[in-house]
Amino acid sequence: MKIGLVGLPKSGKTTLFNLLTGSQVATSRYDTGRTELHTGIARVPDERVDRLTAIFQPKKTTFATFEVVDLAGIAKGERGGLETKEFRNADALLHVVRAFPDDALGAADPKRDIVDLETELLLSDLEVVERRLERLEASIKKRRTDVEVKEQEVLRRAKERLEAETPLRAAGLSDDDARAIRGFTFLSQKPILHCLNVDEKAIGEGDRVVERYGLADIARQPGTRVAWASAVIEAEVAQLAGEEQQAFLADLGLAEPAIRRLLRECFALLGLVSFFTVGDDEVRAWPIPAGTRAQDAAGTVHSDIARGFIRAEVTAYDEIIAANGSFADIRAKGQLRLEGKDYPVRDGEICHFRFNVAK
Ligand SMILES: Nc1nc2c(ncn2[C@@H]2O[C@H](COP(=O)(O)OP(=O)(O)OP(=O)(O)O)[C@@H](O)[C@H]2O)c(=O)[nH]1
Ligand SMILES: [Mg+2]
Repeated sequence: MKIGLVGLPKSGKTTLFNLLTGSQVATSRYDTGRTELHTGIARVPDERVDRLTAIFQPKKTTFATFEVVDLAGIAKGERGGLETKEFRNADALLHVVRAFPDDALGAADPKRDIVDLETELLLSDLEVVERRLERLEASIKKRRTDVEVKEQEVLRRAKERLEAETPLRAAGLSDDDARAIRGFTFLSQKPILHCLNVDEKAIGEGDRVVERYGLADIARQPGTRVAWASAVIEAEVAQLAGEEQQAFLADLGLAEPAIRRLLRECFALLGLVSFFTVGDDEVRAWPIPAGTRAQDAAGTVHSDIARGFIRAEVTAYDEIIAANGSFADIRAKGQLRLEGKDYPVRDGEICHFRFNVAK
């Protein structure tokens, strides 16, 4: 899964990118490296994985990860950067919104900035739709095919919504329509997390910033979430570890680093859940869309396991913890369930797949 960092110039994208991925890319006080693109890997924090690791003491622990792409700032009316291929195929957008005052840019106005950025996404999509519709018209004139007529209908519906300034994610498209246009990688169709980069002095405000800036309506839209962080404070948090970090966070009234919260929000925004595999070798989190069938879940581990799928041995997370990782106890209590290929795997379940691949 891939997250695209996007936002107006100087909103703190690269600062957050460094924190999310543990990179050390130079941030831009002045206009440098406008076209630069950074990519990195972020680990999705999961306390359950930490606890399973403590129990099983495996050689290796693997968390779910995101690929993160950091784009240069998109100024109003200058959306060229949005064409970047590595960015277009992101699964979700993390929009970094300036909510701190800046000498050059003035007071913070997150609502205006959110509208401005969304407008660039909409216009970018509209350009793609219009180009494609022109081609389709010419092609249909020459030779009419059902497939192209259908595509034209769907794109005309999409165009209508975009012209009414409705992002495609909130346009109420039918599943069929949404699927039909997926190949275009429309930006306003991607789920979006607006992250307010708040002034460090306002950190105590917490979730109230959403009200303060009048963003409750935006937060309620489909495929949309609003979160907050202070990049400046997060950078300080990242310098500390263990008890020192805990004490620093407690002083600020924070339960955990905002980065952890943001990554979990992205995970949920994408409709993902995790199942786990455990053992002496590895404890691992496997991200899957909620409701994934057991056979497809097995396929994320290995295609052979999906192909030769027999049964999934499934245990709930709480039961594994209560049994301190003893499968013998779990069996004795009748808590090891055998599930078939259509079983919808649930968040936190421990799975072991039985399979058989004919040689
Ligand atoms: N006061 C304050 N300054 C910040 C904050 N976050 C970032 N900055 C500063 O703003 C400047 C730009 O930060 P970047 O992270 O490079 O911003 P960006 O969005 O990647 O910028 P572009 O890629 O040029 O659009 C840097 O000098 C940062 O130190 C913040 O939360 N508060
Ligand atoms: Mg940057």
